[in-house]
Amino acid sequence: MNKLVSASLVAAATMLLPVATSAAKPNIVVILADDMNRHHPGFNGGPVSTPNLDRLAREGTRLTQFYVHAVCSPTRAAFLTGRYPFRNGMEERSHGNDVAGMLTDERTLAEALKKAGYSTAIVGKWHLGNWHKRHLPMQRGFDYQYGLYGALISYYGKTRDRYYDWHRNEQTLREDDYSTDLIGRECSRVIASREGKKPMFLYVPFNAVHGPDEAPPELRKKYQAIVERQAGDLSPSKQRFLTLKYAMLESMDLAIGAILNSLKAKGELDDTLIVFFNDNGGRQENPPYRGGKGDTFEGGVRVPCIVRWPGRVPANRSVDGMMHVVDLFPTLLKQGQAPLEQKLPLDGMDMWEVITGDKESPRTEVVHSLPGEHSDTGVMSIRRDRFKLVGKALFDVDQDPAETRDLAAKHPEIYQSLRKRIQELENERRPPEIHTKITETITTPLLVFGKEENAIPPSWLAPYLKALPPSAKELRRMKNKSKNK
Ligand SMILES: [Ca+2]
Repeated sequence: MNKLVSASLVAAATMLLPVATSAAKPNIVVILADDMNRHHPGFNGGPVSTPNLDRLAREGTRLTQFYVHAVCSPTRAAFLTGRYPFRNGMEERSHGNDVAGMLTDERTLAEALKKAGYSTAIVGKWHLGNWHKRHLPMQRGFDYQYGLYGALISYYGKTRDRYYDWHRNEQTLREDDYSTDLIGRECSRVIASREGKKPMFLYVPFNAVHGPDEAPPELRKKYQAIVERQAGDLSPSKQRFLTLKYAMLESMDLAIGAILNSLKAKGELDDTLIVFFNDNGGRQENPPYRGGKGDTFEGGVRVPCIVRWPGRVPANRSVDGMMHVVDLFPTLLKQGQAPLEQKLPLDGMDMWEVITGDKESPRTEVVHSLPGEHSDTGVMSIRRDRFKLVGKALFDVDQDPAETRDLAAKHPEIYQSLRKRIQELENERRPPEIHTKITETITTPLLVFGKEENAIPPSWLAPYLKALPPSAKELRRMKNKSKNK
């Protein structure tokens, strides 16, 4: 090859390379709902107006046998590491007043995508450690952080038990609007302000519809009227619960609409791989399944999941292959052209051809929960093929997805082999961090989560917390106290 040709080839290759790379690597936006009841959104036949989620479902592929864990932190840790919570230290939730977090030798999805050239941002709820700097998102692979560190906040006040929890890039942030609206707006800002050719990983874990049940007044009014019309013999407390959950869900859908519009305005909507799922079953009921949040019955762990990427992921289709949230880790890394090799072995499997093609799911086992005194993942449970052990009961989930017929006596050999498998897995458990109360480790008052932020709190914070009206929980506590006097 002569010099001229080879030089021009090199020049052409260098010119093409950045374009080819950015075209091949999609933006990845993962939207997570918190405690959503399976049958509430419109795309699942529910009464809540969710046009944006319905659109994702219509334009994407729905995964109808997608499993998570029974509560928040274990699911989030499994998603971000591709490993079960009994390995990554997150079987027990990180509580509010708690120093423990996800084990720090875990490699996160954000770290891996960042290494592969992505900009990385979390806008929303973290819940994998809310005190030590080493646990916070910016030390776990995120370039940008916005939202809450812990499990929950009051939607307007941004507090849990009078501890403040709202931050941008690890700085305490005062904002008084409804948190779901704020999360939508912040995502729009992050998307609109993007510069250059870097693909983006945007993780949007909403705190909606987790308690405390608070909704914007106009949506509350709308659903109050709807629930009253359909009330039948519902108790007043159930009516209130539904009114608020419905209103909170529509609010989340509006925020998702803002995200989609911002991507469209940027001309990037169809170059973005969007995944939506729910972190655990909703409280109370999730028909047609049994149980809800905290349970290892299907209602607690089988949740809606939607994947949208026009031209790559078929529209208006559903896939029933068995998948677990750990599978998103290798599946998304592969699409982001990030290496899968790592020190700690993955539980997740690449599901791309299952989601986009006709390949059968390679997954034959899902570990829902191992027994443990401090585990929050629910009653011991494991599934292999059609059979699922839940405590001392055995169900055939294919034939009986509502888990009404205990087959333990009928299939003692299957029952025993699943029990044995649980024992084997218990030997693979890694010890978690110790859950000590933050307030037992400091001499100054706890005002805000984040040890550094609490050491130098902003001057408005203490008066702000002092002036907060009592929460519903505090009012109940005060009422009980005066009753007992
Ligand atoms: Ca949750």
